[in-house]
Amino acid sequence: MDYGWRVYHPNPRKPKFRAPAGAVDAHCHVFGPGDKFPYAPQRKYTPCDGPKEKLWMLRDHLGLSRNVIVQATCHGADNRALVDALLDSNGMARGVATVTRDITDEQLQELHAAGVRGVRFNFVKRLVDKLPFDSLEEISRKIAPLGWHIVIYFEASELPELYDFFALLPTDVVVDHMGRPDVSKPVDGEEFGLFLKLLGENPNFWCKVSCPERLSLLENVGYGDVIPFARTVVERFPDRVLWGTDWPHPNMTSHTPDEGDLADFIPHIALSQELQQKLLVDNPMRLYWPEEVEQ
Ligand code: 0GY
Repeated sequence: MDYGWRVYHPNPRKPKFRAPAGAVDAHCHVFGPGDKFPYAPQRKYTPCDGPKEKLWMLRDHLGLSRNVIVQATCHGADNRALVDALLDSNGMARGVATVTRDITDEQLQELHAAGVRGVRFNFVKRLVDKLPFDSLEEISRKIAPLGWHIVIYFEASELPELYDFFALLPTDVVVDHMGRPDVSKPVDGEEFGLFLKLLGENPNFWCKVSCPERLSLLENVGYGDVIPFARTVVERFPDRVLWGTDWPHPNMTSHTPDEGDLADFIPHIALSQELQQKLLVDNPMRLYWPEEVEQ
């Protein structure tokens, strides 16, 4: 079947980088399988199936221990595939759901019991129809008492318009993929500067230094043009950064990422063992498994 994008790598190589014990893949997805968990009628793309068993195999292959599974738009606000994976994970996966404003406290409690710890607001125009701010505000108010956070996904060009809305969000906020910078622009330029300002002015903001494979404009692997952006964020905000594979990489048309390459990107952006420990273990544990962390 032609999905309009590439299916995930069938045989990723073993990375040279050895992740510290207990490392977390803090951004990945499960898709379907579609015959059991149908894709949303309003989806903008149809993914290949990315079942939980494959995700667990990838986790083990990369030497990682845990996953944070993020609800993707192709499943809309139907979180059944996500919940199914969380319940299968023996507590080694936590989740970020998509919910609508009419969600009840009881439904939120059920998601919490399954391991959900956040909701995602997606502002990427090719992925979703625009949601009114008052609906997102209502969801924010409902999830805040649970101690959940909000994951936001947007393009850098949209940040000026969204900045004030983001800054008023009442919970911790996690930004996907560094706010999708245009890496042809300077790292110390105006566009990325605004993103760094968002992180700098708001201590409740966290950042995923993920998706070099989406952001890079280079033909060859290594994603060298993304390194200065990710390294800057890791070094300025070492206690508020997360990393993830983004498996199974929906909507990738340029190339099929090898997750071995993605893991080997880590020592280029987190240079010391201390930074790697924070990025891969201490930070995601504090956000997603706080009950296992001495505060
Ligand atoms: C990602 C990126 C993408 C897709 C989604 O929810 C989604 O469908 O997030 C994208 O196409 O850039 O993080 O998976």
